[in-house]
Amino acid sequence: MHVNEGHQQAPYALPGAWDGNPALKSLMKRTLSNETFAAVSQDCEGFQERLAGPIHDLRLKVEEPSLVQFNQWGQRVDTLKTSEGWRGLKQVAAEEGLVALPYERKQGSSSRTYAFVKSYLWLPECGYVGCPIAMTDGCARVLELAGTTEMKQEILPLLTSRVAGKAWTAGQWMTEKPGGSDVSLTETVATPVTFSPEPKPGDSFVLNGFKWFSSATDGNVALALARTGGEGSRGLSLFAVKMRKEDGTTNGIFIHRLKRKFGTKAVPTAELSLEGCIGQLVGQPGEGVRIISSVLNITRLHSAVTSVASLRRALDIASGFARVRHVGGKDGSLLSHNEMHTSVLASSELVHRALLQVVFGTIGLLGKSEAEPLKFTEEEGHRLRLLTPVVKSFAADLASREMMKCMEALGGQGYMEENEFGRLIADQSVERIWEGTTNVLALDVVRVILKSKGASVKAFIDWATAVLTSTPAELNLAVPRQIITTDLALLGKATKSYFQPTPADPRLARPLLYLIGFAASSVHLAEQAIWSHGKQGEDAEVNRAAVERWSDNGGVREARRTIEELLRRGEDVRERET
Ligand code: UCC
Ligand code: FAD
Repeated sequence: MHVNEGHQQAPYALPGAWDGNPALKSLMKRTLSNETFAAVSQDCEGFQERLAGPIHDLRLKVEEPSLVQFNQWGQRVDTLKTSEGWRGLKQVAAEEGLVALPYERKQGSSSRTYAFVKSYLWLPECGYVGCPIAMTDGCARVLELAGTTEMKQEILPLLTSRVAGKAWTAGQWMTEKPGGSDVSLTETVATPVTFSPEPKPGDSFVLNGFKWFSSATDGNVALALARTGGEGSRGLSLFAVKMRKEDGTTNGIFIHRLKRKFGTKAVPTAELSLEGCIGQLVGQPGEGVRIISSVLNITRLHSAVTSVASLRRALDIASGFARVRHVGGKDGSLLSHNEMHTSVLASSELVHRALLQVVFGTIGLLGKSEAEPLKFTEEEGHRLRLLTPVVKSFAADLASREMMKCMEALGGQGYMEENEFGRLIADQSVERIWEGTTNVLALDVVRVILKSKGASVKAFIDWATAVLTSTPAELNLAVPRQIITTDLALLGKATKSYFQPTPADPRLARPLLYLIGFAASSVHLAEQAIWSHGKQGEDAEVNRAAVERWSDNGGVREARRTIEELLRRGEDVRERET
């Protein structure tokens, strides 16, 4: 048979990013006021057209960056060349207000949600420009909270500008060769330009050292940790560093090399050497880690949204393929009519739905903390701080597992370059690592528990219990309600183990993070089920069944079992000791 004869597989189609996502629309209807929902909806309808057309075309023009270190005369030039697609997508981010929206705060405490909905729609088409955009957002927040008046007037408006070509992007330099998770061994040294016994915010320092990972290398400014005196992380201060001097020459920043990475290949991640680089002190000396943690908390939510958005795209491809591919021989059917196949996709859809709920639930708290700080309660603050590291690593892990299943759902076609799975999976894998690995974020959860003396977990349990108690009897959710309530009790018991005289088992932190992730997502799913109960066209039965299935899934059972086992062993040890 000639190569062009025989079966020709029809290609799959992708749904509209906004119109084709009922779970997102419904969640937004629940959490936004009618007026804000109408505004967001109108904007997202226009945005999805732009995404499917010119933005998609720009993404196809995204290529790996390259570096020219020396000119023909042997002079060091460090010319970083990024692709037309990459530069164009950075402009799109500015025009669409992806950084600006939460700072304009026109939608009050929903402004964050609005911005993150747009980011979520954009992420699969953004060529990972989302990376510098996340750090720009984090940097803007740090300057808003801790910048000098000059930084607020000069740099902040450029970071939050909607004018393409004028808007700045920012980076974050924390990681050095001795450690990225643990910054206490930071070797970069900052010395004051003019000696002052008590340096003050805005003072100029000279930075010398080596930054092992810099992803926003084509940015305009970076926030850098450097040692100003003293050991450990308490000797670190934070600096705003402009990449170039007024005359356009380098500010003592040399690109040692571009990293060769498994994914995120368009992102110009580099190793940098700082040699006489000038930076301005942000906040007080020795407060560097505490101040930069605002960047961490915002970029961690960007990371979580990226994981959920990547899973959404993987599911859209897998579902599209199921609607065009026949299996099962002559009398076979479309995959979309094959129960064995669709049940696998349905379980991945459930993971997406659960992640969407818990990630946007946490974003809602961030939005309130920023736009309505006076109404933001201490309990909400505890929940936000606890859930931020949880949702980042929970989403990274769960989404990546489901994305592999989505690839498999296309059979051999899933493994082809022309499909997006290779890129999607390689790119999303980084969400497990940057901005804190799962171990490190589990340790952050323990830090939160200890620092708040357990109040963070109490605030979470109180909120969850209040939601569960409000479930109407006719929703028929008594069984999942009981299961979640038992998990909350286990969480309370595990938290107490951190306040016993004998140290808690170090292995407890990780399953604890997962237990919080599962419990939080179950409760948010319950909120959606309660809201949609009796409403036409809002998937009420799907939402109800989601709570039922999610509250006792394989992942939560494993976390539960591990925690129970570790607590039992801890009790045995204590008994032997007494
Ligand atoms: O990876 C990076 C960027 C890549 C691109 C990002 C794109 C984002 C998504 C885009 C999607 C398209 S940048 C590098 C990121 N690096 C990390 O994430 C580091 C991971 N390690 C940690 O997070 C550690 O927990 C450290 C470094 C923060 C621990 O530092 P310390 O100094 O050893 O810890 P301490 O002493 O406990 O904390 C110092 C202070 C304390 O406050 P005070 O002084 O008041 O007691 C802590 O409570 O900082 C406070 N703190 C925090 N506060 C620490 N972490 C936080 C936090 N997350 N929130 C609030
Ligand atoms: P390590 O800290 O050495 O960790 C190695 C392993 O040890 C991990 O599995 C970790 O979970 C585990 N571990 C570490 N500490 C503990 C502990 N106490 N208990 C138990 N387990 C532990 N950084 C920046 O500052 N700016 C950037 O722009 C930037 N861009 C990046 C881009 C990419 C593509 C990548 C991959 C990384 C980037 N990073 C950036 C660095 C990133 O934040 C770090 O790689 C990350 O924080 C981990 O640090 P590390 O590589 O030193 O690993």
